[in-house]
Amino acid sequence: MSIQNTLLSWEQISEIARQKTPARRIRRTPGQPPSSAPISPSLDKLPPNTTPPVLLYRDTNSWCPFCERVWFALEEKEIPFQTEFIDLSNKPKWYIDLVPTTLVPAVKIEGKLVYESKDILLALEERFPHPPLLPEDPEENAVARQWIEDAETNGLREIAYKFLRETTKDADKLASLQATLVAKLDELEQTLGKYPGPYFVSSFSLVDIMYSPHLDRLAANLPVYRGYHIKGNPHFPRINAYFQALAQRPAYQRVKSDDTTNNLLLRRRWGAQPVGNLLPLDLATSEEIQNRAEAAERLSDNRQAAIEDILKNSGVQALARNGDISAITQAVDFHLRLLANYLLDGNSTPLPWGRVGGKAHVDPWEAAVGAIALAYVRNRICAPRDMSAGAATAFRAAVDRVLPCIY
Ligand SMILES: N[C@@H](CCC(=O)N[C@@H](CS)C(=O)NCC(=O)O)C(=O)O
Repeated sequence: MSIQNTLLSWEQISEIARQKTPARRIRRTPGQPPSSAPISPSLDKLPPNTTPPVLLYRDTNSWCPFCERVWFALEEKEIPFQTEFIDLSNKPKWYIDLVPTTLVPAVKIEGKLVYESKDILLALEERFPHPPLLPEDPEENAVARQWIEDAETNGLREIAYKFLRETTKDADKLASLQATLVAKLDELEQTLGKYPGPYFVSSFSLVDIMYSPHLDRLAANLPVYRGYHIKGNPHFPRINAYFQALAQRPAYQRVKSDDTTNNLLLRRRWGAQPVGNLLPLDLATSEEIQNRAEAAERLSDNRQAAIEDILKNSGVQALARNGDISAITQAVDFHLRLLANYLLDGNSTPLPWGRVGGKAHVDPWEAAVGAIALAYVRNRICAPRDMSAGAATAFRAAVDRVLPCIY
């Protein structure tokens, strides 16, 4: 029996996957990036046909760390909200007219415009005080508010990005930038020690939200672009405990990027040159059935957009025989379905296993098309734009497993 016949159909994949993950997205109008948008679980709290109290304006690619702060707070506080995506490469005039800085994020809280991520966090706290993300104790509350300001002004972000973007090969200059950054991280390490527990103040707060998107990006990018590690570095026990505590928060798992997205982004945006490999995938995360199911569901639901993107941008059309795109489309569709099956079923999915007894097990032309499609899509997906960070990790690990079996 051919492998084709033993695979689940796309419909079966969607149905089974949805039973195994609570993550939900809506598909957007074709040609409207991003092709899908997350549905916040807190929308369930609203009676039907009610407008959510918050409208969030954010970047289409979900790369913006300042938007991540706001999304994180909305999810933590379980505030129902809607998202409007702003294409930063072609900002609409109405947005430029609406927001004085013209930057994202901005929000409308019950119709009132607020912009600047820090001000948005404080405005959300004021209007939606429960659960509190600032300490009740007045003294600690004042400290937290000061640290929120410090997060904007203490220069950590500026020095970190200067170090990451520096193009010099001058070892002394790089060492000096690194030393300045480490001194800033040392200050943060001390600050984290001032209250008991892993967070900045005695419970999770807006201070943690102010720092998390940038620290997360630094922890992913410094090893790859500068050979310097924050995660696992015994010099920073408190920063590491902070990362571990954050990882336990479901809201954080919904809004964060994965390391590969962060690593590829730096190269795409600034042409940064890696000094080492991309960070390895977290295999424990990639094995979690919920993550695998979300990745399979996303792939199934979004396959039309994925196939169009692969045909347009991966270079696979160069393999078209006599200009016949339909055969390529079919081969791409088959290999994406193979991947989705593998995500759902793991090792019980029959994989073609390349050459058997010296003979190719699948048509070599189809295998070549499939290999290009999978290799392309592995690094094309972005978290959390297309799926959660956990699902993206499962997706990439599954490609790494399936790819060598087909070619
Ligand atoms: N201080 C602002 C920074 C926001 C910001 O820099 N947003 C960037 C995206 S990460 C942006 O809108 N860039 C578009 C532009 O510069 O025109 C905040 O905290 O909200």
